[in-house]
Amino acid sequence: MTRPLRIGLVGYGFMGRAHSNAYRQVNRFFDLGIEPVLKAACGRSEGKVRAFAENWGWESVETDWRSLVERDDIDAIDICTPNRFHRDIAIAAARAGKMVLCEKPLAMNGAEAREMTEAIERAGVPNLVWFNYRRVPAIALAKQVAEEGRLGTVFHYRAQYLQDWTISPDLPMGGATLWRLDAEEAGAGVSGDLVSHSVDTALWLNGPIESVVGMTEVFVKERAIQDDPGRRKAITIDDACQFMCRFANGSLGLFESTRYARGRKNYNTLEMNGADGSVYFDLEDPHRLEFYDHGDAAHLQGWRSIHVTGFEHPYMKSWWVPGTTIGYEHTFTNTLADFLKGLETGQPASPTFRDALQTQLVLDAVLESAESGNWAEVAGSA
Ligand code: SOE
Repeated sequence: MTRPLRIGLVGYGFMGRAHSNAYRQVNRFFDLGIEPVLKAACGRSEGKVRAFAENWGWESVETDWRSLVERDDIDAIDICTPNRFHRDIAIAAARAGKMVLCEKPLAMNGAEAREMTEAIERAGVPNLVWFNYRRVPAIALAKQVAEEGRLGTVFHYRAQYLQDWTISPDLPMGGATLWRLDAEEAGAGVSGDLVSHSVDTALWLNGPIESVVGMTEVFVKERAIQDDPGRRKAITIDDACQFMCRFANGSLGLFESTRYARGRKNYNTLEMNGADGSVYFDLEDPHRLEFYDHGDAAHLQGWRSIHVTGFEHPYMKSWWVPGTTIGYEHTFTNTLADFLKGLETGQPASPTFRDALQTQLVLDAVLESAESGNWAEVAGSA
């Protein structure tokens, strides 16, 4: 017998679809005591939200998130809106006693993220931020390899997150599909959108970051406004962001992210180099974890490419038979399964709002450093 968890979803774009899919799939593949009920979807355009709700099987619709948050037939609010709305919705939902699941990045900046985290913790409600790449089986295997001590003392952590979809100066900004280019909607550019993924994964795999030195660039300084093409608006979000850092464990980090790397569509890589071994992952080859084990016999040493599709690998037992693969959408279902399990066991799934606040504080330090040209300490890390 499963217990229902009544979900109210805000936002029906790319992430609204990814989360809806996860809610529909999770109990088909994972053995859980809790089953999400798709109670209500909310969006500003009634026509669009109705079509969305019909397609994904949401029972009802709302056009104002405030009404959704106040409904007493909803247990959890899931936020899939542009970043600008995350804070107000999360805080109102927490105050109404709802669980809160929020798309990444948690907030526009660290100050907002702190406010949200405090509100959530004051309300004592379960919470989660959807940094879905933690649930790529190969990345979860990297975590296992590190925790098993197979890397030894870590010296280096390296991550790149590269895309190429904003290179054309003719691409407009703003509106339902291009709000990521608008500082008022997104808060930050690739730092919030892409580096946040890399930093979340890095903090998970390699621990806290203490100090950073970074640089950012805006390559296209103004763009036409999508919903008002006669007008143009200055671009003030970062198009590219790179930084070096020191981790608390003594290792050195190097991060690079841009939307101007021609040919790179969703190139999200990480590498850790330790005294005893290294791991390497590339999201464009998502089923593989590369592992170098210095403990191998000298004449056999070399990178091995592990096809992470066996029953013994993270999450894979819940899906198909060994050797078959899963995709992008499954990372959201895996995330949701962990969240629901966390509700059952009382051991909250990560990243919580508090974990995601830490990511946001690293990003703040990177942007502060890019502005000043100096090293910046990550708040709370001293
Ligand atoms: C941006 O293009 C984007 O859609 C991000 O917002 C997602 O978080 C990332 O996973 C894929 O790229």
